[in-house]
Amino acid sequence: MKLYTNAKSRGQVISQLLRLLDVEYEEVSISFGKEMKSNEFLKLNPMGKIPVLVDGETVIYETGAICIYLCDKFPLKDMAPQIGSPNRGEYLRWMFFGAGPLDFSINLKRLKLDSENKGFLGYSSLENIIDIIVSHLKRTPYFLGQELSVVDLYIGTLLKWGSIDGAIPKNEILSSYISSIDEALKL
Ligand SMILES: N[C@@H](CCC(=O)N[C@@H](CS)C(=O)NCC(=O)O)C(=O)O
Repeated sequence: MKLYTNAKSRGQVISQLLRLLDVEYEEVSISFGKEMKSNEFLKLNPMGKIPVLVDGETVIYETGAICIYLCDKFPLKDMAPQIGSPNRGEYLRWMFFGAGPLDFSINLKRLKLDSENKGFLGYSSLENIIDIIVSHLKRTPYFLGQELSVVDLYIGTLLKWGSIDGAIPKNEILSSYISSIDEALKL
């Protein structure tokens, strides 16, 4: 298995996940700019973006999709509910909520873009999204309950970066959640 990534990217989520899943893989560092937009790399991801995972004939880009693929392929580490588990639906909801509304709304905030036409956007507002997450985290230590899962790795990383650069306003519940994820991932 090969992971095309860069240390300063969403690829960090995948490197950490592969480590937690105990999977042997080769990491290929791709630099931003020319190399990422080269014809050779565009064959792997036509958007010229990382991370990209290559597993035999299978080529996957999109961080959330790579997370789900890996957790399905390596179920024994229990990083995600498997097909048929009662909380599989909640897991998929959070993963897509992370990849769509959360990631998108944080980036629009960073770019200082806003629109009156919220109905066209795939999310409500960053404030509403953070409220939804905070009220969930008031009730549970991790997104899917008592145990760390890939959702914490993925959404936790987006929340951490958004909090560090100020796109997400300071919030005590989020800060303590982010510290607990950092702690859990050190183990
Ligand atoms: N939706 C994609 C976004 C991937 C993405 O934007 N990656 C950034 C790094 S975190 C990138 O490659 N940027 C370089 C560029 O667009 O030129 C995902 O979640 O994997």
